[in-house]
Amino acid sequence: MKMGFRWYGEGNDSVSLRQIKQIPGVETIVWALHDRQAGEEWPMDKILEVKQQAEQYGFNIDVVESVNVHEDIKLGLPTRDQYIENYKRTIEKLAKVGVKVICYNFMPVFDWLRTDLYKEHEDGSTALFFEKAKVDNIDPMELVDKIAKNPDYTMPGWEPERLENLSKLFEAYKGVTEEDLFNNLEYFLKEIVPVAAENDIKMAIHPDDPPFSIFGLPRIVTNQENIRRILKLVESPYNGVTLCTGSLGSNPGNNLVEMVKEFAERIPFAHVRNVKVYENGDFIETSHWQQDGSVDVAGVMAAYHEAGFTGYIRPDHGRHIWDEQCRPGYGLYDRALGIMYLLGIWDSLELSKAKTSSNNLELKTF
Ligand code: DNO
Repeated sequence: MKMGFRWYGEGNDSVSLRQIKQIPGVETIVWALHDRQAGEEWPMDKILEVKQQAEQYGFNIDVVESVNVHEDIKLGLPTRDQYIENYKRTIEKLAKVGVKVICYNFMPVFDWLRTDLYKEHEDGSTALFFEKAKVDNIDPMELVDKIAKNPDYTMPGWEPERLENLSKLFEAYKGVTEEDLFNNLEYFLKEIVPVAAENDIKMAIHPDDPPFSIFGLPRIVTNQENIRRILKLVESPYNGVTLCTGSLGSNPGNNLVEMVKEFAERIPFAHVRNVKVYENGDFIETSHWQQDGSVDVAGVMAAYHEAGFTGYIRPDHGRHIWDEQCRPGYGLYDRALGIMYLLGIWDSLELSKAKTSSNNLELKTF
């Protein structure tokens, strides 16, 4: 496996490349041009700038997270074709600088969604939290109204400056079903995957976070069956999945070890993190350590190891610890601890493999 670390770019991240360099094992900077709007073609000079910055520290920029998909593509509007063309041009440019994987998502309106970005754990650290009843009880249009009248009611993702756009999007998604979303994804993949293949870039769809419908919006990258269906929409190694244990793990019905086993060859990029899920459906992000949450992190790593995984991997959201001020979920310290944990598991798996094969050797010799 090849270890990566997500970085939001110069001036846009509290963590520096110099600091990342001091975390053992990191080879790849997982990056994006975060100031580009979904649907825009990325400019080559900006791409090259990131490449140069990363290379100064000996990192490669093999993984992009994300080239975002324009809502018109998810909605299947006639205007989608121009955005798909832009996407193709971006793929071609990224190939020129050596990118190997593009992570993207197909979530309507919202990317990941939480109700609290700084929920306190017992030890005083804070982390991203999702309160299910709060989200279930929201009528999105009412919330738009409420925030417009009093910005104090805002939630992450519902910032007052997004409100106008949000109400338009909710309107546009009225009547859009999961089947429509599958069809629109199929259309997108049939256009994009051949271009990705020609350019030797693996497309890797990110699961929906949380992996169930919110605010009545359809969501499809939610479970093993749906991921199987998505991988079949275009049967190609260039149509893959970013298997994110944290996103999928917040539905306890998802068996992550089984998913790694089934999809291993179609996972060019793995996100490994832990999340603690409560009986009422709430969940909070925890340290990466198995015992702190509900995800079988060690089992997942063992499944990757067993499958001979050679793809990219990164720790994912961390808690905010040691008084760090950072982007929610994207501090230095807890993600660095996460990396050491993942590397530790991997080394011990390697060790047992080496022992088993040398035992076998001895058995053969005698
Ligand atoms: C959150 C991330 C997601 C992810 C996108 C991929 O921290 O896991 O925002 O990058 O969904 O397109």
